[in-house]
Amino acid sequence: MGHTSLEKIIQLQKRTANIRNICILAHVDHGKTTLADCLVASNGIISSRLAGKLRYMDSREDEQIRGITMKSSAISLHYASGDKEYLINLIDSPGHVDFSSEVSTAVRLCDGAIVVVDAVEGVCPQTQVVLRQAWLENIRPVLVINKIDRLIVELKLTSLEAYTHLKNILEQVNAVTGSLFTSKVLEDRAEKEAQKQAPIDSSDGGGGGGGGGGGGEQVYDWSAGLEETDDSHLYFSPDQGNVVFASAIDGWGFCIQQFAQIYSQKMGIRSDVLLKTLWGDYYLNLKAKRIMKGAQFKGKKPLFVQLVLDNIWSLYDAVVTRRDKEKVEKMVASLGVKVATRDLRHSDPKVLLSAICSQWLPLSQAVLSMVCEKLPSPLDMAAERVEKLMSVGARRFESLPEQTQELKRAFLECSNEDTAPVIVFVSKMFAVDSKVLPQNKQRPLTQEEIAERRELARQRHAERQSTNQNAESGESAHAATARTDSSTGNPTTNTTSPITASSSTTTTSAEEEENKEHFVAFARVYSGVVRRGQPVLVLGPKYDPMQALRTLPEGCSAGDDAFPSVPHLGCTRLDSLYLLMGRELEDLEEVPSGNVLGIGGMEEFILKSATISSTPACPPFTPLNFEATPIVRVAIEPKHPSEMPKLVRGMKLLNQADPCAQVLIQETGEHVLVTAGEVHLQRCLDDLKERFAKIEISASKPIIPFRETVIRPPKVDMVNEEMGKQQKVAVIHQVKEEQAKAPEGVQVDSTGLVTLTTPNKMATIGVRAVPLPDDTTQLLEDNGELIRTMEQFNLSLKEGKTLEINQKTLESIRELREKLEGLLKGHKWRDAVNRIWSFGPRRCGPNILLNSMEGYQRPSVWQCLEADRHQSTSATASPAAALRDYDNSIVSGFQLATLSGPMCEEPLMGVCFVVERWDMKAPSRLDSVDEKEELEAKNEEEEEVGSSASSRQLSPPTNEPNGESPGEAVDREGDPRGVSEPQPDATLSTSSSLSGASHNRRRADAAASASDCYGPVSGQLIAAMKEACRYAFQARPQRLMAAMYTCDIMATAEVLGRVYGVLSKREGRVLSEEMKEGTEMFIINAVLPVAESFGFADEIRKRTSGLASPQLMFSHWEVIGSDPFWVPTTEEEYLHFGEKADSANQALKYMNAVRRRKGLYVEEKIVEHAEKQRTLSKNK
Ligand SMILES: Nc1nc2c(ncn2[C@@H]2O[C@H](COP(=O)(O)OP(=O)(O)OP(=O)(O)O)[C@@H](O)[C@H]2O)c(=O)[nH]1
Ligand SMILES: [Mg+2]
Repeated sequence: MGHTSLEKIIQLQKRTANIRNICILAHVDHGKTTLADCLVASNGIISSRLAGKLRYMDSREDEQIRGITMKSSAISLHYASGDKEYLINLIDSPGHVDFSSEVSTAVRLCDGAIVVVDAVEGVCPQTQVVLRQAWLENIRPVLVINKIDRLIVELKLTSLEAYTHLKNILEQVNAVTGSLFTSKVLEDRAEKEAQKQAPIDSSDGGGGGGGGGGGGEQVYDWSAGLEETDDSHLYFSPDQGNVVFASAIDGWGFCIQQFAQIYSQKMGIRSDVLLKTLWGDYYLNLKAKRIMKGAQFKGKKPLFVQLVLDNIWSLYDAVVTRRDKEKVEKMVASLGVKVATRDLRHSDPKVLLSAICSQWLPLSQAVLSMVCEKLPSPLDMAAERVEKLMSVGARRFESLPEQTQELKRAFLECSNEDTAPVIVFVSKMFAVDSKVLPQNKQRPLTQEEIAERRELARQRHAERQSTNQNAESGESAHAATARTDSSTGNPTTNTTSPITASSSTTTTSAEEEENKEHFVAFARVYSGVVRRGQPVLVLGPKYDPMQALRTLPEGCSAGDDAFPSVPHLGCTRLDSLYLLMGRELEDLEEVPSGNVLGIGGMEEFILKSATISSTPACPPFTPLNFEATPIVRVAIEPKHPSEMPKLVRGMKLLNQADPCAQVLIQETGEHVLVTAGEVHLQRCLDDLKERFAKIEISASKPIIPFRETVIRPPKVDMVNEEMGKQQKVAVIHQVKEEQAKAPEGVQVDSTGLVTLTTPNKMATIGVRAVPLPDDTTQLLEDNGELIRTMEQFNLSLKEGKTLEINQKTLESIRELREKLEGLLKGHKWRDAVNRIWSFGPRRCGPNILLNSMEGYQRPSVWQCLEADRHQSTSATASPAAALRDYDNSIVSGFQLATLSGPMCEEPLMGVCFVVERWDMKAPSRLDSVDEKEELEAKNEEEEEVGSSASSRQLSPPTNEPNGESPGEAVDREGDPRGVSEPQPDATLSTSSSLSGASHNRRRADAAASASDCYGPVSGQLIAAMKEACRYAFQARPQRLMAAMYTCDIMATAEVLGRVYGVLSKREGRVLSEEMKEGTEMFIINAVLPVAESFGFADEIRKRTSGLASPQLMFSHWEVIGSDPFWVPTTEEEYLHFGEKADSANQALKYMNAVRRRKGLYVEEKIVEHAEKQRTLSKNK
């Protein structure tokens, strides 16, 4: 068996050069866990007969039942090659999109990766994602093309066809790597150039983005950049030794080196020649006894087919297809392998097959030797990777404190010396049963312990016998027990009795202890040696070494008793260290640098991830790149309300144990769980029920996120007819009606400009909502992180500090500005990019606040790009200075307005709020009666000078299609002035607006009293701005936006129709359909609203009898075409939808569902007219 002992592993852990930290990455179901089984079996941890069936690394019950991996887990393996011995720390990762955060946590701790690709399915979406993840973390990949048996048994390809097929797959994988590499080279080049010439020409800004075609000059530059860089080691090629062909289920795998060696002996050809020619367009010319090029052209069998594949094909043919005993025996003899007779006679040919193959071409041998040769040891960490790990966010490595920069050397040296600083990164926390902890495990007893127990048992036996004798009264029953007692006195069985005796006396507190969740940190040592009981500093993700070093006394270290308190820094001792062995943990006393390990007892200090170090100079590692966006939310409550505390505790634990799940308490008091997808949700709920809360819970239906937006007025009506004039009038009437509902103090003009005055009449704001072009919204959405950095910079500037932003980020910001300028063209958007006031919500969202006032100057949001230029300080002298003091209130109001819209309090998206007017009065001039008139006079004045002509009341609105005479007529009729006329307060109490009501009340109550009673001015301004934005939003055609999933479905031709059926039922849209090369599979790419996606994967699986299984991934937001506030206005529309028109409005349905969930008022007509209802279907 050769089960590697713990001592051996501890010994190997010290030889850093011989350690390989690797993970297995792939698309779902491509065979990662099966491959891991083979590798685990090579160490005798599981039997090789069970390899592939056991899926040892899937230790959770639900993983076994569902057959997919959900958590990444690690195991340490020993591999000996010649006289060299290696320690391989292997991490198996999940492939399902829902768990891609688990992949991120695995990749961070590794130096290399085995990328597995299914030989039939080829490169799938997740394959691309994991290749990208490996790339982003700078870890080196090797390739395993798995499931080659399927080409033989399922697809029944000939060996030559299989060769072509494999070549294609290799090309596909290399294409993905190639594109990653090119974009990197271009980025680097752009960065270098940016550093060379500080002010950059706008012409080469598009370099890194990979936008469309460039000019001829650019193409020249492009290739020049690539030529300089050696990329040969990046690509996968069998002759480079970084590709293994395998069938994990049958236990075989090879790289061409193995065959090159075999045949060089057999045929007398030099093995290096064979190595170069075994893969590729070469063939064997028997006559000339030479290897020649051009096999394809001459119609010859390539060497790979002739020498490699043909052998495998004939083995499968003999064993599986024809079951030819004689031939099998011959082959077994010629291969020189030994097969047990029971395997030879086994009814399942696969047993025989794997018995032969696992000796002939053992998979573990091929994979592990490739790993040891081709993947780097912890000592070979690239300087680039270190800098990336150390420089958090946009911060420049050079801007880190000197002591911190020095740690780079420690990373690169990866030293085991005692003097080396300790640096450990924890990438996730995972929960384990206390039973699994080594201290609670039943371990085999040592000789002394056995003897001791035997002695104990003997004593007790003697005692019992003596009491028996004392009580001896001739009762037969007693005699019988005595007999049984004496039989248990047998030394062979007595060892168990003390255990049962002691366990029966366990107190409840011990039981509780047993039920307690223990968390183990999944970590790696990057420098130094960690020891049990060692004092360390725990650095949270937001820890700032620069700040800490400034406040901490010189030379203070983790061991100090009174360590001063510093934000995001904890001080503790390492409680216990574990060796991660798949399902088991082994206790360790110390772990040297370069190893993966588990750390117990850190749950108090670490939420999800952290950096542990002995020095406060250590920076926190950059946060993990999570590819999945958590999007599925459910509200959770306990079945029995009294169990709420248990639920809260359970959710806290769940939050800690899952890298991607989020747990929130909403303002409404709901406990919300956010997960990456349906499968992830299910797992989280199961965990909560069975493990963390241990109570019955009920989960709401998934809460579907929406966004609210405005659009340009539509040109066609609901039945797709051009909007007639008559209809426009009707629509405008309707709008007028709505506007008439606006409370006093709010003026809405025909062009959508909303003017609102604060209750103390000190400030008046004029705001208009304009839809942003789609691509602009998309751009903002994609660059949220960048915008956040920019805003952080601006904020810190305001506080008088400067944040150093690295060149690359500055470059990206510049690029973003250029792109925005390119997108926001036309007279409406003139100079818009420079006038951007803020982004929202949360200062980084896809909505814009635009400053459209001539006289108001404020610092630009693009300050970081102009850092060297001096800021305009002249503004202090201008009248704008008064406004500048309140600038922040306007921004806050805008943030609030964009955070929750008026339709159903969901965030806004793609809306630009243009501030066209903002007047502030000095407090002394307040509360005069004629103030209103004065304001209005001013209003008029401004409108004349105002930047946008459309704000003139009677002028034809420029951007509305109803700017013709009827529209104008209506405008005159419904003169907004009329609406704004001061009216008796009493009539206004019916106002329907949400916060408008309180607004009015306050206004009414305190019309003539002093200004103070309205509260601070800034607060009023925030509220006024928020209200103004909401009204401005409502003055436009409003729409809901739905989150969309994208999915790739692989299906055979027979089930294609059913797949389409399910898709269309759920309002999905097929984007493309193509046939996968060399197979009979179709790949369908479709988008599907998240709102319709629940149960989609299951339904597809059921309808196609498991042949197609889609994976859903969040893709984008899409405007829902129908207007939730729509009512029929034309004859056709009445005809089509009926008077109530309550049948087809999907948007209204969604909106009301959200409102109902949030406890908002839902306007629903139950029966409007008590007449006979029409049968709607008749009208369709
Ligand atoms: N025919 C064939 N099937 C295989 C091979 N390797 C794995 N499988 C099967 O493929 C399925 C998925 O295997 P797993 O090892 O669980 O795949 P995985 O990549 O770990 O899947 P996830 O962890 O869920 O992403 C199982 O049914 C395996 O039996 C192979 O070489 N040939
Ligand atoms: Mg798996």
